[in-house]
Amino acid sequence: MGTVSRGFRGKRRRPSAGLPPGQYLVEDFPVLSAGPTPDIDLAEWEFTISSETGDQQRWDWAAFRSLPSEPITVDIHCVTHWSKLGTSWEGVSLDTLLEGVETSASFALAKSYGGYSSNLPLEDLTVHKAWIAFRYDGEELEAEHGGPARLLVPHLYFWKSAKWVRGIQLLDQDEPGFWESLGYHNYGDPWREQRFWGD
Ligand SMILES: Nc1nc2c(c(=O)[nH]1)N[C@H]1C(S)=C(S)[C@@H](COP(=O)(O)O)O[C@H]1N2
Ligand SMILES: [Mo]
Repeated sequence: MGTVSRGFRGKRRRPSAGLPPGQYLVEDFPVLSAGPTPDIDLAEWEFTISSETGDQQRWDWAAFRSLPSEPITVDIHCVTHWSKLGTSWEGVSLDTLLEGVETSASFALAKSYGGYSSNLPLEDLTVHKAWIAFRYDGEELEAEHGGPARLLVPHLYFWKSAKWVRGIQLLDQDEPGFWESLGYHNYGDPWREQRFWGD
């Protein structure tokens, strides 16, 4: 299944478009975490979208899981040069989560349990480009890969896909996330090899 609106953007690539420059293929699924895996109790889990005016939408696990979800098959590309093609996930589209959100913000900051964050333009979260994923390869998403739920934004380097995501803050002004403030590229397009600041 394509995750791309047909004909919507000529430049967007279909799953398994091949390897971006400087990447090599892996068959396993490496774990990359800047800190310990947080222990998250589903009874306390929540996901919040806050707008630039302070309005909040909030879902507990039951409310989140009752939203329509979809299968997603995408290639993922880590800035440390590994890529994995045709990974399969299930998640709730950010389009669904943003439906009831009134905003004129241009930027988004994803925040995770444990303190990690990543920033991206809001338009990179919309129109079938981003999901909150809770299943991987037919199984519940493992904690080390971001379970119970993680952001999945496969068209950008995988550091943007915040594991253990707990919310998205919509902002008028861009705000660097964890790796972005440590010298990684602010946008992170793997096809343009935007690995580090200045690339
Ligand atoms: N919360 C959190 N999310 C994170 C990270 C992290 O350290 N903490 N690492 C990022 C990086 S650099 C990559 S490549 C992917 C790795 O995801 P994986 O461990 O499932 O392969 O998660 C991203 N999301
Ligand atoms: Mo990464």
